[in-house]
Amino acid sequence: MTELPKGHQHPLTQMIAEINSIFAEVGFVFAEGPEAETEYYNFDRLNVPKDHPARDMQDTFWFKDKDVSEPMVLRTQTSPVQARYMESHKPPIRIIVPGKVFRNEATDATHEAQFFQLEGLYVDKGVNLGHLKGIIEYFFSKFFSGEVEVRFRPSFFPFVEPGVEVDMMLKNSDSKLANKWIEVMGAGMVHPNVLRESGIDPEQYSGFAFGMGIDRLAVMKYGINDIRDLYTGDLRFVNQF
Ligand code: 2U9
Repeated sequence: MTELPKGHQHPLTQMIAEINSIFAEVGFVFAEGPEAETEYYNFDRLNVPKDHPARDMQDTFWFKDKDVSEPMVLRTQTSPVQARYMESHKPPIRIIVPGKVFRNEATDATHEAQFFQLEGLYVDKGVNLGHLKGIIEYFFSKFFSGEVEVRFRPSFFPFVEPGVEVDMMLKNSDSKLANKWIEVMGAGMVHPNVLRESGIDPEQYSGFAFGMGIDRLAVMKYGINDIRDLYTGDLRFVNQF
């Protein structure tokens, strides 16, 4: 009997599994939640102002659900999963949240209307930016199998304070990525309003959170030229991984 060719996991699925296991080694557990969310969980709970441009029709897919009284959105980030998780779990909280997110925008080689995001959240007594830096350095050094240096630049996101943009540099490596600063993610200390709204006392607890595009990680790791290739289902592409 001739043997049929065996299938395998999609490169993004492989990457998500690898990311989960890297974070599992340092105590993070996987969490997930709905792709269709209420305006409340996607924006209000995350301290996003009512007049924030991200809420515009041009940036977000809005819809009505006949069984829900509130306006609904296709989640624009995976953060509502962390907001829900904090309601039902007490600190210490260490979760890693990979998932599909949606943006109402034109697509090109580096932008898709749907893509995968990876977010993380760590809440406990005494958590600070130093812990964030340590975890990020740990993650990227495992993910890119090399020595990694990480630097923070000040930035702003409504759900964190302070917010930072994170760059990394891969060292002592033959990779094309080596020896240059590359912007990889956004992060920061969870805003006290966000903790409070989720039932966690910001006087007692603090937390860090980060977010990055998984598609972008795939582009960096495998040198993919067009992120749209990740979603065509073309086996000539998929079978290279
Ligand atoms: C809670 C509190 C805080 C998640 C964060 C970012 C910074 C960020 C972007 C990176 C590239 C999204 O894929 S992207 O476009 N994300 O810069 N995300 S802090 O902060 C949270 C999340 C949940 C409860």
